Amino acid sequence: MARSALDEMTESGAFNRTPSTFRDFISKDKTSQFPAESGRYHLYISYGCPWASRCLAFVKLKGLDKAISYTSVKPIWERTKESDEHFGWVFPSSTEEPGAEPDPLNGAKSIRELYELASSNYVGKYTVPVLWDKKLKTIVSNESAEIIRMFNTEFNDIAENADLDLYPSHMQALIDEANEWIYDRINNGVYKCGFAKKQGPYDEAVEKLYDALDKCEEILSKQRYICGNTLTEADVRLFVTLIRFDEVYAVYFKCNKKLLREYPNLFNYTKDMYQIPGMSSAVNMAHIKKHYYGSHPSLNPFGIIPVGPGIDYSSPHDRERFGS
Ligand SMILES: N[C@@H](CCC(=O)N[C@@H](CS)C(=O)NCC(=O)O)C(=O)O
Repeated sequence: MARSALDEMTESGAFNRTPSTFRDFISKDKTSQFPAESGRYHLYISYGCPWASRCLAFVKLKGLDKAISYTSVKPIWERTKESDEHFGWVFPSSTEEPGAEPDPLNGAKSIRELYELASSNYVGKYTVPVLWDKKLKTIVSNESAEIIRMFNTEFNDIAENADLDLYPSHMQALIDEANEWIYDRINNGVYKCGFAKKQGPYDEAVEKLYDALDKCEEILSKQRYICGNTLTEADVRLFVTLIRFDEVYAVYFKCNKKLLREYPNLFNYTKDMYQIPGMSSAVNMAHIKKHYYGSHPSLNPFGIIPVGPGIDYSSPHDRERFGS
């Protein structure tokens, strides 16, 4: 069982992500084991992590800030225990790292400790996001694709933007289809490029990545969002990768065939997404850069963080041409 993403390699040198293990659901049904209640759940994230960031984006977009509290860990992985060699997400002991905070609920020193509190026989990676139940003192879910679905529908009695439905029933087939290729070729695709240990798997992943980016560029030349002129979950899922693309993946994961800013529609779309009220507070570029460039010594032994490009995603874009 992999203890960290860098262990998730097949014999052929390709990166192969292991599935998440805590897969319970919060429900609007008050009699369920995990009922949607204001103040009951806490989201542990890293601003560096795209999967955790998409959950935070949903908290912000749905107006769940008052109902669901959250904490970010420090961006750079550290030793999680004196007694072994595991490196992973840790909490700061004070507020020394802007954006990161000590664990307010359990006083845990690491995300690993939360997994150990939730399950005494857990084996696997200690990943973020972690959706924590304060009442039962356990992990509800560590799968972001499912956490965002819960945030979209189950808290609508308390969400400030209850009317915003990012997975409407009449669009679900379309969204699922988009998610599938975007996840495989783009969201996870950049990791397959960056973590490949042999040329063949890298070549294959990078070709699929750029085919998919070209496809997005084409779609976005005709409509404002990936599934039409309505914002959906598929856009939030795509955005978290695009916002990291030129700052990190182009350099660190060797995704340099073309930069995001060389795709006019994708680039303007990323700005458009960034400017949706609430979205920018799910993006902390200092944490993003520190995390990637600092957490995998085998990829970047000296942990040097490249200076550029420092793109201003709040600058004007041309997406209003499709209406709002
Ligand atoms: N399937 C998970 C994946 C989460 C994930 O891979 N998180 C990474 C950070 S980007 C992590 O915490 N990795 C810890 C490690 O590899 O030890 C989800 O989407 O929620």
